[in-house]
Amino acid sequence: MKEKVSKKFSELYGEGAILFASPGRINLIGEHTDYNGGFVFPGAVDKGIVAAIRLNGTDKVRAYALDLGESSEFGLSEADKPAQSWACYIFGVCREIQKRGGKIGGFDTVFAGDVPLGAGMSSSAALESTYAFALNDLYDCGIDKFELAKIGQSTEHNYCGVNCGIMDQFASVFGKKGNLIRLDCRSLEYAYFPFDPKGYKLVLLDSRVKHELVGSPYNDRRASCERVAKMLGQEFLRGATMEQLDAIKDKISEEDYKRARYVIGEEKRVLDVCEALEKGDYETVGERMYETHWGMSKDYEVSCEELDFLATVAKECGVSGSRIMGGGFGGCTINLVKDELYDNFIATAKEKFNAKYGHEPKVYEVVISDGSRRL
Ligand code: GAF
Repeated sequence: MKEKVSKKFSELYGEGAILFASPGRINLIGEHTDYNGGFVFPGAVDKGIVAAIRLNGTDKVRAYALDLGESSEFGLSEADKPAQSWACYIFGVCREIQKRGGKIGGFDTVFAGDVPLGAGMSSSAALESTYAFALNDLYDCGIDKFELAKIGQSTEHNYCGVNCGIMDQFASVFGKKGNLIRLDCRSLEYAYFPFDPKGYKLVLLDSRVKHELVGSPYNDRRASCERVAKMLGQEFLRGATMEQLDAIKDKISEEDYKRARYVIGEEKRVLDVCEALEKGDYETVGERMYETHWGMSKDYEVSCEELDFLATVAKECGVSGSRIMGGGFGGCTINLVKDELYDNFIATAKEKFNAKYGHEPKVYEVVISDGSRRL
């Protein structure tokens, strides 16, 4: 990818570009907990975005999206928001850096990615983190890594219409090879967690149902949680108990009740998984993953038929844990599989899925990798 990005940059803009990269992410458990002030358990992966960038001494950005074969040119003032949605991610990052006092100017850039789009592996966070990291480096803005992650998140909120939490951008910026990150999304305290489950593999099965948060009911889910938290007199749902929720049951809608029930359950599951990982008890980790899946399907209602099918086939094949990963509305399942069951699981899932939906799921083996960097 580095080579093709550099080559295109030379063709379009000449020599002298510097390369930067940021990864997509997986998440072992802790879904829709980030914007509720809870815990998440992500890790960066070996798939991401690579960008070639060279400052151009003007106040204009010239950007080329290699995978789409599209270009965009825009200024750096609020009124200059570009038309293309991919360019809004880069523009948003520039604006958010400026809002934080970063003095940046124009640049030429080409980028490409190998994070599967719409698979729920955070291609948009990888894009934001790449430019936040690169511009901070090239313009010597002195912004710390926490703020770089927040720049990506604010870009989603203010320029892309998704009121996301901090998980994806944090994982992309802070990723560390071989480690998951246990992140407290309220305080942003975090710990690296070496993840090497001997005897197991982590694998993603991509349903190829396109996951797209822009325009999805993602923001509605967040709004439900905020309504319930407010009713409980809390800033976040984190820390709420089922007893508290049941006490206000007749004051909230049935839908909001179900959303909050999922989040309260998920918070407990993340903590269980931390404890189980410390003991090397991967079977408990797997059980919680299934519970998350069905919670996201029945209570949070962000799954789809294809993902439910994949989780069901996983169970039938004796897979230890399987669940929808990321925001939902399509994308991948993440599966924790014993080595000896792996081949049969993959073959069975492909065959059964193909028989029902007319195409095979794509298979991505997970390699946990480093976060944003200059190449
Ligand atoms: C998406 C969001 F961007 C994250 O912030 C998080 O809420 C996730 O969905 C669900 O856990 O990836």
